[in-house]
Amino acid sequence: MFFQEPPRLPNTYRSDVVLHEYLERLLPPEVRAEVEPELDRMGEAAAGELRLLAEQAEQSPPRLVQYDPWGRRVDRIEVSPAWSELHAVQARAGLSALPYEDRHGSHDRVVQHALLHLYGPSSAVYSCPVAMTDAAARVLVDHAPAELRERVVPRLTSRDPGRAWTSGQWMTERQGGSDVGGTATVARHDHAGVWRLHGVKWFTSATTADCALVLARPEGAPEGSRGLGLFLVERIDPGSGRTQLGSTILVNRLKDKLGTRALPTAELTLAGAAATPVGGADGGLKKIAGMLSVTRLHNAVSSAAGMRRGLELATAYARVRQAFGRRLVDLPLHGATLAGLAVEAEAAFALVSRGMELQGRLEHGVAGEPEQRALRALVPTVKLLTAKDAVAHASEVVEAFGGAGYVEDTGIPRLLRDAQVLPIWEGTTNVLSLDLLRAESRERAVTALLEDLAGHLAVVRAAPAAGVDLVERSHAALLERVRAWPDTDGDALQEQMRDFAFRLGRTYAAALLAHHAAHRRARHADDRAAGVARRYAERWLGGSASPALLTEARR
Ligand code: MFK
Repeated sequence: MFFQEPPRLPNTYRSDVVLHEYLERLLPPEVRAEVEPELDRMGEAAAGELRLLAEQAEQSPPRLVQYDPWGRRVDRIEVSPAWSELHAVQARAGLSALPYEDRHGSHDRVVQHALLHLYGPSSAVYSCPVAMTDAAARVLVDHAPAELRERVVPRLTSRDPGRAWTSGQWMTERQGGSDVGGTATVARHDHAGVWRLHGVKWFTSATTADCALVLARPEGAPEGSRGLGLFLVERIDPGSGRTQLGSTILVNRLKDKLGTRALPTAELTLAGAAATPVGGADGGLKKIAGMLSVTRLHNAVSSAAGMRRGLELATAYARVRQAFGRRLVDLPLHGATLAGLAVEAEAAFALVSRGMELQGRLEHGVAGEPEQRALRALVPTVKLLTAKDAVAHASEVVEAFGGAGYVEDTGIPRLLRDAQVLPIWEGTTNVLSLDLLRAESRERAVTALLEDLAGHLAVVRAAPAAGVDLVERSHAALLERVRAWPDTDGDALQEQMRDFAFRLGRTYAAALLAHHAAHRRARHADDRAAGVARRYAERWLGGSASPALLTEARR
């Protein structure tokens, strides 16, 4: 009888050298000591019980029940017990609560990142409702009037699974998900003065959420993004105490998606849904800016975490699978391929870590003005680059499993299917590339990010690390390109932006890797990270990797 050993995951916290190294650099020792037991528990669960729950949730996808046995419209979305348990686990761990509890000051987001990095790949994409709930809390804290804020935020940030709400964000309409300014949903006052929403939302993720942030145009407001208002719709109408599903919120159908199959995504008709304006019924698009930043960072967290998980699985498999008389891991070319995957996963992790570090500093009022501007450009850059890399990475991981990677019940194809949504939702690659132009023209944010990059290089110069000359050259070329923008024709400039965004992301990632490498060398006499930094810079910023570098990167 033929059988193969399945890849086994160890505790995903203990086995993640990169996570350990970055936490050592980014967190004060007392914070690290405090969160270590939680991380260890999450890493243990991620390799065991959570992974099983995720499999069960995937096998029992959500089901729409539109009518009860007596013909009444109910529009109930039924989810598996495993999905509900994945909710409970994230609530108890405070995954969307952490940034609002102030347990670790400006380090809250770094701690949240570490926990999500472990939870996400074993959550069947429950990381999506976590992201949207966190983002909704951000918007309500920043913009909601006291009554709404005090009623809803404690729910969104509760660690009690029975009390904890999740939030959705209903923005995408039939006329286009990127062109939000074309929103056709209308907001009208009814005779009792309650705002009611009328329209169709074409993609709504995590539609079982208790509430959702919704863009709608108050009647008579101007066209385009300027006329949009932001509203909170609650599943249970706070006015009547009754569910809105089946009456003022109709679930037309669930989407049949390539991936994220445990996550309910639906098409909705808002047929007079009761809604509360979030801080006045205008300026909606500006109010969601904070939401976009948070969910885009979560997206990048998922990308980097998915890459790490793919690497762990491919490496575990290569250790047990034999071919050509050797373990796959000992075959030189396969080993080099895995080393390349490790480098890409670490670069993604470094980018996300920096994004979360700055977001935490911003939210705790300790980010200076240059850091705030740098973060404005970093968020789209990190989101777009890590998402595309996550897809390429997942494809390579599938291949590393050979035929087994193409067979559904190994669970490996899911890595690729679930990665493919990352460049799509929360702003496509092109939308985010173009957002850099907006960020530069409004806030000179790209210039600020390039200045921040120079700061990382300055740290490195004290203890020069490999590949830094390539990073410096690329940095200078990027600065030159940004300086030329004001004199470049609009369409020609737009055409360049995708290439620019990737180059910016790669150069910034290379600088972060070099910074980390310099720290490891200076404080720990350890050159592992230096090999990674050099390999990344040589791959993406010029030159080609030498065999010696490959050996270094594989250690
Ligand atoms: C595992 C993780 C999972 C994550 C959860 C995923 C759940 C899935 C849910 C979704 O998929 S929701 C749908 C996602 N959709 C998008 O992300 C929308 C993509 N489109 C854009 O991002 C557009 O760029 C955007 C709608 C934001 C803006 O388009 P417009 O209409 O051309 O806006 P405009 O006129 O340039 O900007 C209006 C104002 O907003 C300006 O302010 P000012 O008037 O003061 O100058 C802009 O500066 C500001 N603004 C726009 N984008 C901003 C921003 N401010 C800060 N940050 C931004 N990103």
